[in-house]
Amino acid sequence: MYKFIKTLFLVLFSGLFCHLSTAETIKIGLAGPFSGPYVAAGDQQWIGAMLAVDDINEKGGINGNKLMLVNADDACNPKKAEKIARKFVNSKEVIAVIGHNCSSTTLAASKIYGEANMLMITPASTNPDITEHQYHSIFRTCGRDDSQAELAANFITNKLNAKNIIIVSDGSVYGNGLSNSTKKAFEKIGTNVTLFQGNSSENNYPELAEKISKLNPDVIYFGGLQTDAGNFLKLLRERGNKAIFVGGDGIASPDFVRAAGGPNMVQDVYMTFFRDPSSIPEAKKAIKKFEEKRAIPTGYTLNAYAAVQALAEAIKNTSPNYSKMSDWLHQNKVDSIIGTLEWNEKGDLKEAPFIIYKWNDEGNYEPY
Ligand code: ABU
Repeated sequence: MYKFIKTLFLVLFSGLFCHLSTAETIKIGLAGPFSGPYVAAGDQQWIGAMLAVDDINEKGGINGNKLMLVNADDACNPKKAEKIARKFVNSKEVIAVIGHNCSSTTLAASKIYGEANMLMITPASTNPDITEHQYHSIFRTCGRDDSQAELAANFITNKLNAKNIIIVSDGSVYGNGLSNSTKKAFEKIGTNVTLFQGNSSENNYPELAEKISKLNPDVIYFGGLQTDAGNFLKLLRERGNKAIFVGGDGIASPDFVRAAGGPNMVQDVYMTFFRDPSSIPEAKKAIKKFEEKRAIPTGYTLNAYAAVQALAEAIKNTSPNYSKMSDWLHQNKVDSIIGTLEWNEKGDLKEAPFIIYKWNDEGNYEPY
C-alpha cells in the first residue's frame, strides 16, 4: 500500500520534470537515503522538496526560470555521500544541494561542500558538529540535538518524574551524538542515569532488552533512528517491559510504528521533534496539497519544503550567484511554511524550537 501511494505521488508530480527544457532550468541537487533501511526519511525529504519545486514552478519559477531536482541516493552511507558531494561540486551540474538527511552523511558531505563554498541546506540532520565546523555555505532548516536533548532531559525529570532512567544509542552518528547530549543534559540538571548504553557501533538488541527489563526502568531514552528504535521497542514490549519510551526526532516516521509491530506497540512513547507548524496558513495549504496527493507529510517533509523555499529566495535575490547565495541567507530572513527562518553565523536557525509529542493509538504522533 505504501509503495502504491509513493508511486502514485511520484506519477502525479512527474509532469513537472517532463515539461522543462535545459535552457530554462535551474538544477538543484537533492541528496538523501532513497534506498536502504532509511528510505522513509529520504522519501519525506523527496516529497517535501518536490512539492515546493512544483509550487514555485507553477507560479512561473524564479525570475522566469524553472527549478529541477537532481536526485542522488546516498543510502545513509557517508562514503556514498562524499562521492555525491564531490560529483556535485566538480561537475557544477547543480547550483546548490538540499540534503543530506542522516547526520552521518551530512557531516561527511558538508566538509566537501563547505570547502567548495557550495550551498547545502539539510532539512533533517540535527548533529551539532555539522554546523560547529562553521562552513559559510552549510545551513539547516531543522534544530540541533543539544537543544532536543535538553528538552528531553527536563521533560523526563520534571514531567515524568522518572527516577530510574536508561539511555540507549543505536550506534549511528546521530544516535551517539543525541544520547551523549542527553546524558550531559541530565548531568546538568543533576538527574541520575542508571545505565548509559551509548557509543557502541553495534547493539545486541535482544540481549540488551533482557538486561534492561531486569533493571525495571521508569524511562528508556533511545537516541537513534526509526527502524532500530521500533525494533528495540518491540523486543522490550515482548518481554513485558512497560517502561515509558522516549526518543528524538529520528523516530518521526511511520517506519518506527511498523518496526515496533503496529500502533498498539507505541503506547507510552514520547518524542522530541520540531515545533508543529500546522497552524501556519501556508503550511495548512501545503498539508492539504500533500493529502490530495494521498501523502501524509510526516517527519521532516515540511522542513524539506522550507529548505527549497530558502534556496529559491537566495537564487532570486542573487541572480543567482553561486557564492553570494550563502551570504544572502546569512544576512536575510525567509518566510517559509514552517515559519520565518533566520540563521546565525554557524548556519543554524536562530529559532528552532523542539516540542514534546506523544504517539497515539492510531500510530500517529501529536503535540503533547
Ligand atoms: N535528525 C534525525 C534524523 C536524521 C539525522 O540527523 O541523522
